[in-house]
Amino acid sequence: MIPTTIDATRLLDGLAALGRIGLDADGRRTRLAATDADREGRDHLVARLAAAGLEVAIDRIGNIFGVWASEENAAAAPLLLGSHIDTVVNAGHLDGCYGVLGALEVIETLKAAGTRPARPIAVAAFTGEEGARFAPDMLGSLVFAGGLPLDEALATVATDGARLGDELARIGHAGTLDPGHLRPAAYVELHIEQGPVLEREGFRIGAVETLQGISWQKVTITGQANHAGTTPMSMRRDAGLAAARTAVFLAERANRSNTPTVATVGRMSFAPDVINVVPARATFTVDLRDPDEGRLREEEAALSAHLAGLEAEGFAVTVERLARFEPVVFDAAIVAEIERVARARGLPVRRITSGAGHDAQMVARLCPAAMIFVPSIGGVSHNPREATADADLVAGAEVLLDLVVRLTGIR
Ligand code: HGY
Ligand code: MN
Ligand code: MN
Repeated sequence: MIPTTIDATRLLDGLAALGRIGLDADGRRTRLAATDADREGRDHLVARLAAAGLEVAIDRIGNIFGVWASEENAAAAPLLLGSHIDTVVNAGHLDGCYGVLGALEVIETLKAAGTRPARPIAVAAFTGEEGARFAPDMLGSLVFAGGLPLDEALATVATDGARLGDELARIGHAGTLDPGHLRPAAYVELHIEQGPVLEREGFRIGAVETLQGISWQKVTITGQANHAGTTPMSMRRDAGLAAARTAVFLAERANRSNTPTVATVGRMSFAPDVINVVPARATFTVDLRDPDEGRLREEEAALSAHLAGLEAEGFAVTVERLARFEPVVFDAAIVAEIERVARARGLPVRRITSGAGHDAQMVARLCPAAMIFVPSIGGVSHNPREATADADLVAGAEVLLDLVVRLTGIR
């Protein structure tokens, strides 16, 4: 018998249990990649995968895989599901985790129903999707997809100075499998939208057809330390002010453009960082995104021109590229199947572009890939207030269930 419902309690309780991992004394949830909190989440997931009877494997960049294969289907390329379980700082409990545990729920449901998929079904939890500690984001899936050499990835230095390879070894998640050991037939990722569109327009499912381009840069502006009281404004080379001007420049450009362009300065620090010293140096990050590659390049060029203007004023400017991913178009056939399945369940569905980066954009380099979104309440994410109605979490997982049945020839 082909199941049409998942075990909602098992999914929701599983999300709550994983969500309790990485809470600090103030109840803030942070599981940055390859930290002790991430290890706790990883060990918790490995135990769940093993308890579900899956074959658990970890590759050398720390990507975790749980595979359900049978003798009759083992030779076929697997259908890969998954997402990530690392978080940003003070995160919600659904970003990434919903895709991993939703995939596990589908596998457990299909196993329990005695179904016989024509191909193995695997669930992955990719390393360091957030990029919050080790840039670029989607690092583990990028290595898995062959977009970043393993040794270069292992040598990545964190925002706190640690080396990724050392950290994976320290937390016991430096696996032995070479990345790319598993060649998926297709990849589907279930994820919260993390934006306002589905809720605002009254849709319950998003069939993600494209994902916007991402440009991450770290900028260092050097001016001149000076006395905050004695130095006339005309004599200053205030690196902190130059950095603030840059943030305003980018935001005003994005606000003025009638395009979906977004610009974020998420990190900024000054040196010597003293109340009565004109900042000698400012270091900050720039996150630019746009669904259109040409516009994204225009934004990058405008930033470069602005920084050249600061150099003409006498500042020294250096820029470090942290990540650069072009927009991605997902597999049209799977996207159409997601729409069909959602409609068959009577769930209002619309095609949508992902504003956030996801592992699916990397795995799409290997095989047909697509994503299923469910609404985010208030469009809030990367924030402990991140939330999705239980009924929507269950509905999204059941759309994934139906899609997996179709993609693995279950009859
Ligand atoms: O940056 C992103 O969009 C994702 O959360 N890593
Ligand atoms: Mn995510
Ligand atoms: Mn995220």
